[in-house]
Amino acid sequence: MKIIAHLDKHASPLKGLPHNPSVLSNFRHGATPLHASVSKCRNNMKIIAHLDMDAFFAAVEEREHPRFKGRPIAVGSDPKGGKGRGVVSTANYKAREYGIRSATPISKAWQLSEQAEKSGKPSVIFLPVNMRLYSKVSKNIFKIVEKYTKLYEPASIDEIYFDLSHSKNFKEAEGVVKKIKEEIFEKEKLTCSVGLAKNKLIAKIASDFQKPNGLTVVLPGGEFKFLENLPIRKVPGIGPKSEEILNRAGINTVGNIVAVGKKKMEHLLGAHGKDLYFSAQGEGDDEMRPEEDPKSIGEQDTFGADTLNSDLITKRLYELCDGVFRSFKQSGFNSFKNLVLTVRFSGFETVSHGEPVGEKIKSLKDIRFESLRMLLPYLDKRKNPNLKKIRLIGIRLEKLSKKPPENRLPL
Ligand code: TTP
Ligand code: MG
Repeated sequence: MKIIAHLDKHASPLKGLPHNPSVLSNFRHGATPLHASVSKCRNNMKIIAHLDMDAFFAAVEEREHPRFKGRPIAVGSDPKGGKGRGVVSTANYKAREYGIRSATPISKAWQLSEQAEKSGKPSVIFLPVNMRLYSKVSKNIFKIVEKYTKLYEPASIDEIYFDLSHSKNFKEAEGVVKKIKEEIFEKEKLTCSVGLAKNKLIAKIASDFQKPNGLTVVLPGGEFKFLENLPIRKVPGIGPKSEEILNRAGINTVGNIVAVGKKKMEHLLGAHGKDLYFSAQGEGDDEMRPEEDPKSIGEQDTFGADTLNSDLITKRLYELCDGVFRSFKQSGFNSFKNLVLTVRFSGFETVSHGEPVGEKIKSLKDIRFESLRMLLPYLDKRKNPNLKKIRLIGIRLEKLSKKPPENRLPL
C-alpha cells in the first residue's frame, strides 16, 4: 500500500485543512500504522523541512503576558478606539475566530471585537508590534534548528527551510523534526508547524496544511495526491490576481492546473503560468541558500489623515529611513540589493517601486536621498496624475546579504 502522507497533530485536527473531506480521510488513513514501510531516501532525493511559527507575533506576546492567556489578541497599529488607520500584523487563533487576521484594517478589527463583546464573548487585546523582541526570538529558534543541521535557509522572521537528507529515511527525519519542535516548545514556549517533503515548495505547502502545531509528511511519490485537491491559493506564487484569472478559467484546485495543461497555463499567465504548471505537479527547488537570505527589512506608516503635504510626507519618510537603517545595523546583514518604496493612496490603491540602488548606498543620508528621489514623482503629476492624497508610505531593503563587506553601511 502506498503512503501518501503522514499527519501528526497535537491540536485541533480540522483547522487549516482544505474543505475537501475526501482529502482529509485519505490522509487520516495514511497515518501512523503504515508508517514503518516508508520509502528510504533514494539517491539524489532530498528530505527538506519547512518550519513556520504559529501566529508568531501574537504567540510571543501571549507568552510574555500570561494574564492574556486564552484571550483573543491582535498585534498591530494603535486602534485608537476604532479610529486607528493602520492594520493588524497578526492575530492569534482566538482572534481569527472573530475574522481578524494579518492585514485586517485595525478599525475593522476594533469593530469585530466590539461585536463579539456584545454577544458575550471576550474582547480583543490590542498590542503594539515589538519587533526587537520577535527578532530575538526568531534568532533563538533558528539557532535550535542549526543544532540539528547546518544546511538551512531562513525565509522570513518566522520561517526556515532546512535539509535533513543526512537522515536514513523520512521516518528518521520526522523524528528529528519532532525533537526540534519539542526543543522550541521547551525553550521558547512556542509552537510551530512543519512540513517535510522532497523539496521546498511541497514542504512549505505541507507546513501550512495543519496549523497550528502540525507536522505533515509528504512522502516521495505522494506529492500530486497531496496537492491535487488543494485550492490554488495554497500554492506560493498564486496571489489574489492570479487566483482570479485562474478561477475565471474554471481552475480552482491544483489538480485543475495540471488537467488544463502547460499551454493553457502559459496562455493565461505567461511564463509564470508555465512555472505554476510544474509546481502543481510537485516539482521545485531543493537547495538551501543561507547566504541569499530573502528576508527584507522594512517599515511603513499610515498617516493620521490622507495627505499630499510634501513637508509632512518627507518628514515621515525620513523617520522610516532612520528606523530601517537602525534595524539594518542590528540585523547582522552587511549589504542589500534593492530599495523599495511603497505608496498607498486614498482608497487603498497601492504601488511598490523598487530600484537596485543598494550598491550606491553607504549611509543613512544616502537611503534618505534615494528614497526621496523615488517618492517625489508620487507627490506631483508625474506618477500621481489625479493628485490623489496619500494614505501610507513604506520603505524596504530587499535581497539582504552578509557579503560583500565593501558595501557595508557604516556602523
Ligand atoms: P505568518 O507566518 O504569515 O503568520 P503567523 O505566524 O502570524 O500565523 P500562522 O500561524 O498562520 O503562520 O507571518 C509571520 C509574522 O509576520 C506574523 O506573526 C506577523 C508578521 N506579518 C505581518 O506583519 N504582516 C503580514 O501581512 C503578515 C502575513 C505577517
Ligand atoms: Mg507563521
